[in-house]
Amino acid sequence: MKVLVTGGAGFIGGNFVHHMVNKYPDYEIVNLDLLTYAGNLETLKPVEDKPNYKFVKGDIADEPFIMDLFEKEKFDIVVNFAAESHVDRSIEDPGIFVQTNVMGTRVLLDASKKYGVKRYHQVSTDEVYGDLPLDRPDLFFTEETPIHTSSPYSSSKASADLFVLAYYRTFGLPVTISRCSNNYGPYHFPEKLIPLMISRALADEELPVYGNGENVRDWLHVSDHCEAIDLIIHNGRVGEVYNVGGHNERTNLQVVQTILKALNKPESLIKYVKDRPGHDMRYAIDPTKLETELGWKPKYNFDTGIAQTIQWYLDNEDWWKHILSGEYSNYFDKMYGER
Ligand code: NAD
Ligand code: TDX
Repeated sequence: MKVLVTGGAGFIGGNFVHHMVNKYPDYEIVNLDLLTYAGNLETLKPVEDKPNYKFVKGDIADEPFIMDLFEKEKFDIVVNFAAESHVDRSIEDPGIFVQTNVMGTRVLLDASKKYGVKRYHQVSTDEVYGDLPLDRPDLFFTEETPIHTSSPYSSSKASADLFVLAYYRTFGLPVTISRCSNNYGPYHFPEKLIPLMISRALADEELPVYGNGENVRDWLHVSDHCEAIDLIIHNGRVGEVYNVGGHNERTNLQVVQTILKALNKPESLIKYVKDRPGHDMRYAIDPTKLETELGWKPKYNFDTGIAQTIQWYLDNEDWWKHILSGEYSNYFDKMYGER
């Protein structure tokens, strides 16, 4: 089996490459990544010398390049993680989200169709369903929940999903889609809530909590997400969407307080800042389909997973300090200077 993983130098794609390279020594894993600000080859150090792993630098939206690559490599499976992934950046600059997330997906679909890929898997998000009200804890996103996006990011991801499903219906391309809740774990880029708060708390810097901190996210350890995608690409039914989530809802404030407690830092570091425009209130996934059809079960609950993640950031300061010393620190100053 030859598997193309796009976006494998990012957070979840990088963890997925580790998972696949180690679990399937007989597979060839090709990691295609443009190495944008979010792509970091240091994440691949543990696997870079393995014989079943190869890295290729390139843009999923570059059609001639992608067509050449598919002709040469004859992939069996494509797993598309490559995306612009940060909601706040999509509010600042929506254009690149359409370019990468929509146009890039379309190019990968056409290449998969032309070169007879046996499975195209799209890594999507629960954000395509919009949000749920805080006063209805009985409500969850199912695969039947209507698409109802809030941000340019989620709109671009939803558009991509619709193209994927159209290529199944119109052209018979064997596709699957996973829609996962918020991930956390090793190699998470420190612009996102959890790694941002860990790295800033360690430096005794203010922790910017948007609005009143009551927004709820449903956290899943990245290795449980990787396991779900592994199951779906091997055993999932084509043309189907699978929700992925582990029933670990927390308010943002609870998450930040947990991090502060674990690091023995004071709550006075918390600074309430201007809310994110269009800020989704609550995400909550119903993963029943994945559990009953494919036997998926998450291994981590949030308390053990977050403790392990905090320890990983303590043990791997070099990894995130390299990032913070670069382009990201300018971006942070621009975002929070204004709030
Ligand atoms: P990330 O930003 O950490 O990584 C994205 C990767 O894609 C980077 O390595 C980047 O260099 C690469 N990339 C960007 N544009 C590219 C292009 N044009 N061509 C090739 N590579 C390109 O993102 P992540 O958090 O790992 O998310 C991965 C995927 O999972 C995304 O599709 C995202 O929408 C989805 N997702 C993320 C979460 C989450 O909590 N992080 C939850 C559900 C779904
Ligand atoms: O500094 C911050 N302060 C803050 O209060 C940041 C960066 C975030 N937040 C809040 C906003 C959200 O309610 O924390 C919550 C989580 O924010 P993000 O880490 O930006 O994640 P979110 O917007 O929920 O989106 C994530 O989950 C779904 C990923 O970034 C997406 O790629 C994925 O699809």
